[in-house]
Amino acid sequence: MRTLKIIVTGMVMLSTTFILTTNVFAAGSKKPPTDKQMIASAMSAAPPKVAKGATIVAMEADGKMRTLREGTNGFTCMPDNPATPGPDPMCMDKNALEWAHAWIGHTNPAPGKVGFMYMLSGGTDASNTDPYANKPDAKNHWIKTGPHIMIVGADQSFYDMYPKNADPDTKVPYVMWAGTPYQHLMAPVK
Ligand SMILES: [Cu+2]
Repeated sequence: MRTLKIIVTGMVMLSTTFILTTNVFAAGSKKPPTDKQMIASAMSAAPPKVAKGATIVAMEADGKMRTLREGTNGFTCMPDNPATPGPDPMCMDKNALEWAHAWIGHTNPAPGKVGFMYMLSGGTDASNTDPYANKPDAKNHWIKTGPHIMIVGADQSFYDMYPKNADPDTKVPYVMWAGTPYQHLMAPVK
């Protein structure tokens, strides 16, 4: 009996060690997230009912969008970009999606197409001056913003109502990437 108990205890310990080790490997690896994980990440950006009806797309390595799930409500959600430090999943309407395509593709967004985006997962960090920075450096004004919504593609007169300095107070509305074709309003919601 005693021997059996020792063997059983040993096996339990072994399997516990195995599980812990596998988890450590999973957390430390650069393995790309599964579609299921990407859908969950993308959906975290919007209120549940909006996320439920949204199309979910993921960006492929070549910059092309891959549809993970078709939606019905006109919103499109994208998962966190693992290349950037903080969480940045987003859900956007059609105009904002066109704006995001322009930003990702380094082209000018179409004028007169105001769009709206949710970024409710919080903790988003980014350079406030360089639309293409993906990590902090000495002069790119890396800032952190909690859960927020964004207005993109609006007229200059709209953005002129808000702070446009490089190091803004991110607890109140401010303009990100001011003076670039991709300037947009960041408005905290918490
Ligand atoms: Cu944002």
